[in-house]
Amino acid sequence: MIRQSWRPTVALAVLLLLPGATAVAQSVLPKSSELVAFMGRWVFTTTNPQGSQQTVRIWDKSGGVAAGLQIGKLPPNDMLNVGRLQPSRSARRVPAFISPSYSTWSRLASGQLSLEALVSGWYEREFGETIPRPATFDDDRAVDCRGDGHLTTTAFLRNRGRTADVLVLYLTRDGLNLVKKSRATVLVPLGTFRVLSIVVGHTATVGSEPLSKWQLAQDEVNQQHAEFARNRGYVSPLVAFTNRNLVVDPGQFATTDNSDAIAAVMEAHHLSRADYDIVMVINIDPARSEGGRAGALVGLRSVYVGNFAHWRTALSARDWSGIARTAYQQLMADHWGWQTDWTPTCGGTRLGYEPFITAPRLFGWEDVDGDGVPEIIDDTPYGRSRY
Ligand SMILES: [Ca+2]
Repeated sequence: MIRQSWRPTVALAVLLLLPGATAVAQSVLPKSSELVAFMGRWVFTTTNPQGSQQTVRIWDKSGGVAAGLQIGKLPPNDMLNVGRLQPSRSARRVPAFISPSYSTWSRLASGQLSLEALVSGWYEREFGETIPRPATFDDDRAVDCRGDGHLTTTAFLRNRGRTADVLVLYLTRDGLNLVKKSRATVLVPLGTFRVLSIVVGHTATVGSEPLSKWQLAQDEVNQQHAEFARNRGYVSPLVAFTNRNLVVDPGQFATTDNSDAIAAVMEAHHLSRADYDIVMVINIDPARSEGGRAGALVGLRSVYVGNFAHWRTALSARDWSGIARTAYQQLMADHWGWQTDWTPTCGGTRLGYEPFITAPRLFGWEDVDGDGVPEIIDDTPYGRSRY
């Protein structure tokens, strides 16, 4: 009999026990002969809760591996037969070790714990925040080109003004393993954003009157938010953009991300930074292929769109729509805390939330706690108590 504290040795035993972790060691089922060193009865005394005794037993079962867990003096529970588990595509990336509480273990063992309760528990444990009804995205189709995917859950906790703390957790789809976590202060994805949009006048691509088509594409974005709100019965769109558009001479934007050029344009047009939330530069230079990025320019949050599709000739309405989607759905979302792998895809996989860049609930745009109010404007978001 071996007595140890909970970490780190128990982590190995836990890896053997949990379904989401079976593929961590190998993408094949383990044979008992490979795990001889771990066979036997392991007794652990935990430090949290203090002094709780838990027994893990691992044994050979017809050449496979079986495991059981006994909590305190309760009858042992052979709840997982490791030999029958299938490797999980989603768990190929090595997850962090789980450190479940005593109650988690006992409720897991008795089958009482829902996925929602597990996710909620992770928020408590990793961030010290109570999120009783978390917003989760868990779609088996959401995998990257290596076949890796996960459950994503986010919670926007609004601060004063227009920022929010966004808590993000990636979990294995069974909710048992933490893959990644982050917490950041971001622009809250809500309200009207005042955009100063500067279109660089490369006539070969944007033509001599670019604003006629650009404004249609901008309107389309606002219509998408309006339609989303209408479909869910909201009284008004959660997100809208007001745009002040300027066309500038390409000579002023010979280099990209040129703060001086933007400052000069603003001065020439008597524009004040205080009147804008976002400065946007659309620079479809036929001589330069480049992507887009979100950042900061002239003291404002910025969105810069380069010639990401290598256009050489006049843009079509469809091209302008693509530029607007890049600017207002994708790069704006960077300011809202969005990360590409919230909803991983490979190539052109469509998951049903388009034209949005990710599942709307991950921006708080849907009601997940059942009170009819989308979480981003809910004063008791995610089932939290009023505070
Ligand atoms: Ca709600």
